Amino acid sequence: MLAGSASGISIPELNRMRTHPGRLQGLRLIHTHFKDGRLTFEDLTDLAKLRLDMVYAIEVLEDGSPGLAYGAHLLPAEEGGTLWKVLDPVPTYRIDIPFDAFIEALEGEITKRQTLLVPGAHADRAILVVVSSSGGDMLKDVIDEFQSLAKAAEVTVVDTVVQKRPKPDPRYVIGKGKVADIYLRALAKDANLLVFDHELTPSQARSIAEIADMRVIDRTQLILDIFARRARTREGKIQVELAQLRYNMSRLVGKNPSLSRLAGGIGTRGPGETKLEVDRRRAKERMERLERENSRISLKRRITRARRERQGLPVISIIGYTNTGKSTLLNALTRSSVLTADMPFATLDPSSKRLRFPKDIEVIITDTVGFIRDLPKDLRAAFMATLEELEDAHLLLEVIDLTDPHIDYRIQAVEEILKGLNLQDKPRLKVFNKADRVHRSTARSWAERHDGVIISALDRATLRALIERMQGYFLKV
Ligand SMILES: Nc1nc2c(ncn2[C@@H]2O[C@H](COP(=O)(O)OP(=O)(O)OP(=O)(O)O)[C@@H](O)[C@H]2O)c(=O)[nH]1
Ligand SMILES: [Mg+2]
Repeated sequence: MLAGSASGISIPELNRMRTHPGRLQGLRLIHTHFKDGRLTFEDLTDLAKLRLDMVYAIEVLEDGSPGLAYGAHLLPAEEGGTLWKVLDPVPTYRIDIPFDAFIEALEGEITKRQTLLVPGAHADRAILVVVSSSGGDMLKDVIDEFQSLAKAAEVTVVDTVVQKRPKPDPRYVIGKGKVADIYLRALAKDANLLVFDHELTPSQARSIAEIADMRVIDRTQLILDIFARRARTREGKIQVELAQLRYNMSRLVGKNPSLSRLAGGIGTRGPGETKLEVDRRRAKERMERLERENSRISLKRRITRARRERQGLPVISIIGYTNTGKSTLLNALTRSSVLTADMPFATLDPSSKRLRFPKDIEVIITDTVGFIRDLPKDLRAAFMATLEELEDAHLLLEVIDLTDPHIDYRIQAVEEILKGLNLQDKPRLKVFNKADRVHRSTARSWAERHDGVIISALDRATLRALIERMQGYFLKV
């Protein structure tokens, strides 16, 4: 029993999910309205947000006696954009709903729909937000890639919101009304995470979280999360944690109550035990320690590189956009078993193998972390060390995925990244991969245009032309 004022009632925080996502809260909200008996929008959002069994407003007449009763309940699934059903008002003494049976049936219906909806019950359920000034092909590419990043972070995508606007809103990026709209969608789809394909300033993230009432992260945090999942070596883990700390530092300033919505769970998952809610000072100490360890490791790396150079073994580095088949190619060439997977950033830690050509030339061949367009700057810094090795390479093998519908954007993106690394003038051979999945003439036209070779990394028999070209390069030198 709670008492409110004429203008409203404040409901204490309830534990949102009782036992199962399909269940209702087990609470009915019955309250009085003095003037107009009808349920207000707040009544209805409370119904949805708190997953109440039902909400009723009872009109109080001038003489204090009960008038009409206005009720509503949730729908098992969103219907034409509405989450709830508002019942016809009846005089209070004529409410004749058999509540227990009714609510049990409703919960049954909700559970049935939800098991269809929820594949991984424990995964974060996210709404993706893409803000774009343009439409068309490029936008589709951005959306596809963003969705596959979310998948790689093991997030269940329940909705993708695209907003075209010439300029992002300074405070909310997509505009306040749209954020409110997303809040309702999140209630309908039971989402707990909002991911922006747009870099958010800490204050934008906070403003959005306040209205959307859920965790808000951006693409950088999403990629960091994937990296945290993938890092295997000590070095990789250090790099990821450093990047996370650097990124979250700015978000640890001040004591905003909504900060807790920005922390915890995805976007803050670190290798090891790190909690990113640690205060600035501790974060800083941790960073210093990691940086020291990092420089020790990178010294070791430099020694290895120097030794390799003394041995005079040429280095070939496999580079390219993420998920193009770089690791598969390394495995095929060297008969090894580096992890490959159909997802962005399967490889985080580079590996090097020896490769002997038929004419008895021996080389070192290395696999690297994949490229992605608009690599967030905090990540670029983190992976510079790994990518530094590319400077030593005598030849870059640029792997391109022929099955990619946006192959030209990819080639362009790789070109820009190489420029950023100052590697655009390194000898490079373009390798068009996954030829088994496209028409022969498509493959040929790409290869001709770029003077590349065609392969299918899954089939060693297709590698002969590539091996010839690589070997030819080192015979010449
Ligand atoms: N059909 C086909 N699939 C391939 C071929 N080469 C690689 N793949 C698949 O493409 C996916 C990505 O391969 P990886 O070798 O992990 O790609 P990567 O470039 O190392 O990716 P990241 O390390 O994530 O950047 C895997 O599912 C591979 O099995 C190919 O020639 N044909
Ligand atoms: Mg790989």
